[in-house]
Amino acid sequence: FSQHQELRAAIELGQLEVHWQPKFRLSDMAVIGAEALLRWRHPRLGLLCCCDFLRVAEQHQLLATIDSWVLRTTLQQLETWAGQGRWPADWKLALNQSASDLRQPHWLEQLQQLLERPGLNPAWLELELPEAAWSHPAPELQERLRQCRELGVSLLIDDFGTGYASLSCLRQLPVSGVKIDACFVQGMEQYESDRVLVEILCQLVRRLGLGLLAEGIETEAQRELLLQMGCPHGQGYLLSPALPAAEFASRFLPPA
Ligand code: G
Ligand code: G
Ligand code: MN
Ligand code: NA
Repeated sequence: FSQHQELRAAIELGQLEVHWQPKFRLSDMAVIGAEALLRWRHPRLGLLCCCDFLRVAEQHQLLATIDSWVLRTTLQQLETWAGQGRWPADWKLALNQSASDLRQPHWLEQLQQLLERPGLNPAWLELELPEAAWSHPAPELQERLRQCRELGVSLLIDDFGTGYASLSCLRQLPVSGVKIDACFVQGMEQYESDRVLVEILCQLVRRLGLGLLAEGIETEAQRELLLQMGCPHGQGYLLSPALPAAEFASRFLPPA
């Protein structure tokens, strides 16, 4: 049984799960939302994070199917929590989508249909797109990004600073905010160069009026440096790992 056949079966056997990692405001550690992260509860190997199987999904054209499942599942969960009065109106739910997802013919239609449900507010949703989606996007992809924004959905550049997105995409494309890649955050304590990069990036993004979140915060020293540099939002193991829905709800959502 090959890995991609196993993965195909996993979708149908209900072995995929969405875990939730909260995002925080660094000044007072209030929760501002969460990122949905895909996991595979593998019968033999245990809980797998997507770095272990996303490449296989991509190579075998399973990514669109999986990401469409993630989209439906997370929005359903959001609708449930909102219906119980447990989703604060100013929180955002972030989903990872790849550039190839956005090129699927019915991708926007599906998103639009899901967001039309009365229990869901499009302003609750933000999409995290890898830098590859932002570097020299074809006119059709640019149009898609614009249509998303028109629906009221926010768009974030994920892992900023590691890929090929140029600074020009910050002014030419409909970006709502930027996620500073964990590698810069984790290098800050040791390397002056990473501190300078993060500091300048914070100034740049703020002056452009965009949102900003630092990923991969693992130490109190990193959190303090980011605060001093004026980075408003953060995410990382210091604050909380990604948690199964029930655990995320009991730890972070207001009671019903
Ligand atoms: O949490 P984890 O280590 O598994 O995440 C690894 C990478 O997988 C991250 O870059 C993240 O953006 C990506 N990722 C997580 N969940 C999803 C998903 O549902 N769809 C896609 N396309 N990527 C995801
Ligand atoms: O690329 P993206 O930001 O979507 O991926 C987030 C990935 O980083 C996920 O795999 C998530 O589980 C992981 N992650 C979240 N917080 C931390 C952290 O503090 N340190 C490290 N090393 N990884 C983290
Ligand atoms: Mn992400
Ligand atoms: Na990221």
